[in-house]
Amino acid sequence: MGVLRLVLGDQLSPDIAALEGIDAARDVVLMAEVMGECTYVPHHRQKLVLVLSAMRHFAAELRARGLTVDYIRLDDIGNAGTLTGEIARAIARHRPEGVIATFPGEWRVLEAMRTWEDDLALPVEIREDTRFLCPLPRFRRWAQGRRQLRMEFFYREMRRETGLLMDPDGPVGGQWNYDAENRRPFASGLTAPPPRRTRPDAVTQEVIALVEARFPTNFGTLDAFAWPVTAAEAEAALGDFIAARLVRFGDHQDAMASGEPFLFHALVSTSLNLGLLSPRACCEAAEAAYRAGRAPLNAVEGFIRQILGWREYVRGLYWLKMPDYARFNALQATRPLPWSWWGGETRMNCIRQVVRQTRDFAYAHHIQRLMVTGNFALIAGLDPAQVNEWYMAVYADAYEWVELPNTHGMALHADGGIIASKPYAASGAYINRMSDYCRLCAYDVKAATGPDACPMNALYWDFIARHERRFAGNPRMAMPLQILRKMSPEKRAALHAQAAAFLAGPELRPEA
Ligand code: FAD
Ligand code: DLZ
Ligand code: SF4
Repeated sequence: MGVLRLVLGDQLSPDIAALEGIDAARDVVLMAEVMGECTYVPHHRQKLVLVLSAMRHFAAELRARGLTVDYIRLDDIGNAGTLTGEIARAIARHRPEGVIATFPGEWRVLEAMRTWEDDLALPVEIREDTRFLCPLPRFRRWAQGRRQLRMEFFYREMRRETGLLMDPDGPVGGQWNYDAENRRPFASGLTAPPPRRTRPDAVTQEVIALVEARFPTNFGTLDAFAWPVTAAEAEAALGDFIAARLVRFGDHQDAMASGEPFLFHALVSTSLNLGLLSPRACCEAAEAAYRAGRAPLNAVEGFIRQILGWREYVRGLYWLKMPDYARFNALQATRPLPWSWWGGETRMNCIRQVVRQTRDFAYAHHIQRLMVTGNFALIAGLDPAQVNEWYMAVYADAYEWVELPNTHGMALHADGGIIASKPYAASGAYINRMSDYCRLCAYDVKAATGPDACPMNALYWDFIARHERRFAGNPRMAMPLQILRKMSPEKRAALHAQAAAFLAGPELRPEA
């Protein structure tokens, strides 16, 4: 035979680099379901179904194109259990001249890939992943020599380079960023058109049965599984977002409402990260809606900024800073994860709402991830390694290249400020402004001390006080520090006692 071409579970794009120039008569495509990838974190059951079903659909599409696909199922006898083991078995079966793979999405997989050439004694080519709008060498050039790596400046360069949302004389509308128009507070009656849900077909049903049998205790329900598992389904879901929800995406991007897990969000991250959708196609679809007068600029720019800006930026940073990045713990946080994050009882309605919808849909939108669980983890001082593992496990779109910078950097400030110039710390007032969670909570969001006081309040001030010295040099923290310093010693002591009692109490119980 010719060459063995490896396609990983999140590389499901027909134009993936490893398939470029494939000789259909001689080459074999290898795809392998392996326990190693299904267990390196305790994935939500919907994530397992999504990846395995999408892999099976993609293999069928490649075969329909006339390619030979050697597809290993999780339950195949002799399954080696790891990607490396399956490559070795495939080499023994096919005796290829070499292996071609595409650059993976996680450092640990790259490390394994780098051993293959020596261990397998044949040439292994690892090709750049061309599915991103910013190639990694381009990001490195942008980052070189900069003191601060701020997303906004990267984003402007990407706008210029791609021509997305650009007029001949500058950014469309005259402004680069409409973030200030993306923060409308919660208003009662906030509801959104329900997103198009993909009905599980026979292949997905078979994978659901497999996951139920093999992963009975993993977090997450499967009843509401409705993620797109093919490119055609992903395009239909994108079309549904553009037609029905994009128009209000901008206004309500940061809002949260009970019983509305998706609001006006796009639900495209799972498809983008698997390779079922391209980032350029998403941005172009949004821009076309703007140019046709079907969506306002604050929505379209906000959406494009997330994909062309944030998504490309966090990937560039991940590969620039790994492997050290994962080990940073700038705020020296060590507290174990509370049981409530795995579905255990809590009186905090905000946490309960977000964890429940995470269990049912393997989804929470950005502000829920950042300002509810993320903020709680930050101000309560939860251990970044445990928090990262949780985010990697529970969201259907989680791969380390995108999860780690968001969690470790943006939410936990564990990177000491590489991504965010100030910690995204907030008291209950922020959650109260952006959601209806506090109205339905056993705690009183207006109180900072006392038996029913919202824990976010005392935890917030205790966090600022704990890190007073570190934050003193940060002009963006001047306001809370000023308020803290004006507090009487008695008030500071009371807030500290309140936070300490909460952290020692049943809410923070690590196990059931
Ligand atoms: P929308 O709100 O509709 O946004 C559109 C798209 O923009 C998303 O699909 C996504 O591709 C991109 N995007 C938006 N924000 C970001 C961001 N901060 N970083 C990268 N891309 C972004 N996103 C993941 O894809 N995987 C993760 O594992 C992940 N973990 C996160 C962890 C934390 C703590 C936080 C705060 C954010 C995380 N995000 C992650 C980013 C963001 O929350 C999700 O991309 C988004 O919620 C996906 O839902 P959506 O498709 O409806 O997004
Ligand atoms: C996430 C995942 C899962 C659950 N299972 C597989 C698998 O069985 N086989 C595979 O090739 N890939 C899987 N993946 C995706 C990989 O974990 C992903 O390619 C790496 O984490 C790199 O991003
Ligand atoms: Fe969360 Fe506090 Fe609001 Fe309750 S009162 S929902 S704990 S922010």
